[in-house]
Amino acid sequence: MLPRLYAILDTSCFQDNQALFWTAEQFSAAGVTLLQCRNKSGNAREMLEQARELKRRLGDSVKLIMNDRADLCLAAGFDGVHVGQEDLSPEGARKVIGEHLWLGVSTHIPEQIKEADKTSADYIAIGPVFATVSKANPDPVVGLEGVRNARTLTRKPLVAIGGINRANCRLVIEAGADSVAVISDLMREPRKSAEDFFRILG
Ligand code: TZP
Ligand code: MG
Repeated sequence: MLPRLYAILDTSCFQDNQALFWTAEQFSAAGVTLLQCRNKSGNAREMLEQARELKRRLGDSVKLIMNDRADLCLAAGFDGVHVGQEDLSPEGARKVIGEHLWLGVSTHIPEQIKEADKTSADYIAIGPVFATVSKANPDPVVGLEGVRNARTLTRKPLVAIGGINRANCRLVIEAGADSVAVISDLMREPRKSAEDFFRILG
């Protein structure tokens, strides 16, 4: 089962790796157990070094998911990979990571949800639910209605993403998401804000 909060560490939010590692440790202290590493700007070698250090610091207490890159997921000893519509296909990624690691798939429209539902994905992400500043060229917002509709299209665990914060997260769970994936609203005071999410989402 997915935890209610799926924290995403986006490299572009940090001055340097030290700030990123500190934030990851604050999340862990708050009880975060599912964390995605999202690095859209580093080269592969930098991404791997960063990922390995994250793994070294967090150990096995946090499930670590690599964004986009199945190869780096394996090389860093992560627990899974998350692919979007322009990354390796779910089955391609599955071939790389094997049977046991986690595979997440991003979707934006009903057709993609139905497709992802037929794959070996362990969870499906739907979004952006609300407007977001954390993604370049985001797809159109799907709203709470998009989450409700996604819930009818798959029985896989459903992660909602995009513009989710402490003020709106309950509505997102009530619309049928199992978990909320969050970047911005965890950044200012990572430990406190993650604890707030857990308190709000019970
Ligand atoms: N995919 C859809 S929206 C988004 C991603 C990666 C960004 C989510 O970030 P935030 O700051 O929680 O809106
Ligand atoms: Mg991607």
